[in-house]
Amino acid sequence: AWQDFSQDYQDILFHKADGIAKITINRPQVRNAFRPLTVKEMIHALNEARYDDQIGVIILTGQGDLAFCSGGDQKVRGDSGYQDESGVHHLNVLDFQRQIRTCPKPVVAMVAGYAVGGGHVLHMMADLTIAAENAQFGQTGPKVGSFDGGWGASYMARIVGQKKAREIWFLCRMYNAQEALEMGLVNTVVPLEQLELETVQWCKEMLQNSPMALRCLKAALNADCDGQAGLQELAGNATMLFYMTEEGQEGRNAFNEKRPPNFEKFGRNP
Ligand code: 2NE
Repeated sequence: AWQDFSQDYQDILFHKADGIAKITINRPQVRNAFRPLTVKEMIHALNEARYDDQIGVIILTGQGDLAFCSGGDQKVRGDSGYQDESGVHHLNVLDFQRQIRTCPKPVVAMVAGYAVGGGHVLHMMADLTIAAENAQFGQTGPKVGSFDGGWGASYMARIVGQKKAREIWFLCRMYNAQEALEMGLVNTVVPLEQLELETVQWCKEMLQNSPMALRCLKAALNADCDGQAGLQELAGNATMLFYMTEEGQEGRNAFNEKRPPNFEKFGRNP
C-alpha cells in the first residue's frame, strides 16, 4: 500500500512503500507534458527520495494510461524556454535529467502510453524502463522547433546505435513497445494491467541486492559515457568506500588527536 506524500505538490504525485518511492507526473489533460513547476516538483521529490535512507529504488511515471510524458508543455513555451508563473523562461528539465543520472539509487521509468519528446528523453535517462503494451516512443523536436543534443542524442545513440538514433530524431516517427524492446530502448514489455505489478517486482529484486554495489555500478556505467563528470561520480563512491575503512579513518583520527597518522598496519595489497 502506497503512502501518499502528494499534499506538498501541485503537478506531481509522490508515494512511498516498502523501500520504493514513486513520482507520478499528474497532468493527464496534456498527456503529462511538463511545465517548469512540474520539473521543479520532480526535482524536489527525487531529492527527497534520494536522501530518504528507507528508499532504495525510485519509479518515475505518468498519471493514467495514455501517456508517461509528452515532453515540454508547448502551451507555456515562451521565446527562450518554458514560462513559469512569474514569466521567467526555463529549460529546467535538463537539471532533472542530470539529477536522474547522478542519483545513486536506481530510477525506473514505468511507461504506459506516449513517451514523447522531452518525455522520451526522461525515460531514456532512467536506469531501466518497463513498458506497457500500449506504450509509444519517439522524438518530435524537429517538428515543433526543438531538439535535445545532450544525453537525448548521444546517450540515445549509445542505446540504439548511431543509425537508429539519427532515424528517430530526423524522421520523428513513433515506435511501439515491441519495436522499442527490439532496439534495446526498454527492458521489458508487459500487458497494461500488469505494468505496476511488474515494475514493483523489478524494484523488489533490486532491493534485495547490495545498495553499494548497485550505486557503484550505476556510476561506472555512467562514467563510460559522461567524461570527467562521470569519473567524478565514480570516484566519489571510491572516496565514500575509503572513508568507511579503518585506514581512511586512521587519517581523520590522527588529525583530530593531533598525532602523526600510523598507516603501517594496513599493508599494501599487490
Ligand atoms: C503526445 C501525443 C502524441 C498524444 O496524441 P493524442 O492524439 O493522444 O492526444 P492529443 O489530442 O494530441 O493531446 C491531448 C491534449 O494534450 C495536449 C494537446 O494539445 C491536447 O490538448 P487540447 O487540444 O485538447 O487542449 N498536449 C499533448 N502534448 C502536449 C504538450 N507537449 N504540450 C502541451 N499540450 C500537449 C501528441 O499530443 C503530441 O505529439 N504532443 C506533443 C509532443 C511534443 O512535441 N512535445 C514537445 C517536444 S520538445 C521537448 O519536449 C523538449 C525538448 O525537445 C528540449 C528541451 C525540453 C523539452
